Amino acid sequence: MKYWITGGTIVNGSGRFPGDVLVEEGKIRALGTPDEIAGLCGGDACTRVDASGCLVFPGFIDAHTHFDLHVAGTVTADDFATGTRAAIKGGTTTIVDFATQYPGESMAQGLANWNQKAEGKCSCDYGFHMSITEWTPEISREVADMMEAGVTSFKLYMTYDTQVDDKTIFQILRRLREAGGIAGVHCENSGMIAALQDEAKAAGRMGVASHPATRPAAAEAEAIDRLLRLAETADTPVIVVHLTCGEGLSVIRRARERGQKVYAETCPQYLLMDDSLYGLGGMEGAKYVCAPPLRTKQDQACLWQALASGEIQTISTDHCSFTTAQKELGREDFTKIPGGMPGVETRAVLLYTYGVETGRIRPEDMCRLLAENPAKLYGMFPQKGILAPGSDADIVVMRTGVSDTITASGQLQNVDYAPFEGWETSARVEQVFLRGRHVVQDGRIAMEKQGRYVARGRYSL
Ligand code: DUC
Ligand code: ZN
Repeated sequence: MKYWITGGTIVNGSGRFPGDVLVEEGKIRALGTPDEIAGLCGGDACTRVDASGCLVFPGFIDAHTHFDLHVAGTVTADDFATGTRAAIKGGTTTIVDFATQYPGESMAQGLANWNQKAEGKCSCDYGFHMSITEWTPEISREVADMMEAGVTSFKLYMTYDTQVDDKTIFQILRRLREAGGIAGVHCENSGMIAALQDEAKAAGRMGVASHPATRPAAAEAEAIDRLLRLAETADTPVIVVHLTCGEGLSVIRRARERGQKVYAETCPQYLLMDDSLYGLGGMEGAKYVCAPPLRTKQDQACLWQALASGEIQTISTDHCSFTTAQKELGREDFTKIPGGMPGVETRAVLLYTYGVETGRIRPEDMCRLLAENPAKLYGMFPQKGILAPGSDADIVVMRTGVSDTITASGQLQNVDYAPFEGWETSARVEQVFLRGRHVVQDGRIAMEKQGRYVARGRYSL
């Protein structure tokens, strides 16, 4: 099937221009003027897709999702089937989820488990990071097998029961340097959090408000600082995932001034929502419990500024959804509230509405943050992340200047609430192509389960 996407504005990380796109055999064959594309099409051989008045982006990449994950005695509400349907509807054509090597398991076992969870169920393309929770000489040797299998990024936790200690972090960073892999790290000081949680419990402060109070920005900034010193000595770049606060950003700035290569990711919830939501009363605030927690409006302003200046390279979602019934697990004890919220479906329209439309960032910045940079950082560029001849025909046609409202009833995410319930959006994902297949047509899913595993190469950002 050949498609001619006509009349839109092509957006790449490098800029935007009016232009048409020719899609053939799953790839972008050409970009050009309507006359040029008509000439290449040859008569009626192409199906025309009208993109007049629309922005035409490369498919968005969400490099931070948790589907079908067992946490806090329950399992995420979205699995790979529901999560990737929601993703593709929102313009995300590739997700990178976190395969996990649980203690006692090899990485190969962890990867096999996650392959099984995802295989045949995905409506967008998918890849895996490997979460390392245990480090032995055998596991160290497996890093090469992971790289070979296209798992080229590794997740480390500095908190939770999956955490690794400083010595292990250092050893892993050394090994990744040698193998050409890269680590994305969840930075929070676990000791500080545990002590604060003990204090809160001893004082009987068991409600949702204790969640942000026991995970302060200082805990995040300290862990980022420690990670970056470890990375400095290990002499390797590192990714700070889900950065939430100005204090953490300052630490990253200092490391960069020392000459370090540090990448940073943030998420829509940290840009758009603040910690006042934890004071909503009852279990309402539990909907917003995630780690690190939502911060202040001042932190939001720092993050927006850092997006505009290029100090933050990617925006992912950390989609980790639980229903309100699951959140009830923590009614008597805030430490038992399953942490995380949905977001894979709404990232692009939110970023357009509250980032581009407000003048905080430009469409090409949005493209870099949601497509080009994650493609480079996670070894998929130029197969993905750019509209260019030869790249996968992963394409999002986004109509702007519309008026929509986010609601739980209108979403595909398998959750009974929407964190952004009632938020107005001024953009709509109208058409999505996945490797040349027209999978979302006029905002509706037309083809499901077309996703394939993406074997990724080394980072190149
Ligand atoms: N934070 C969450 O809130 N949930 C899943 C993992 C994470 O880092
Ligand atoms: Zn996460």
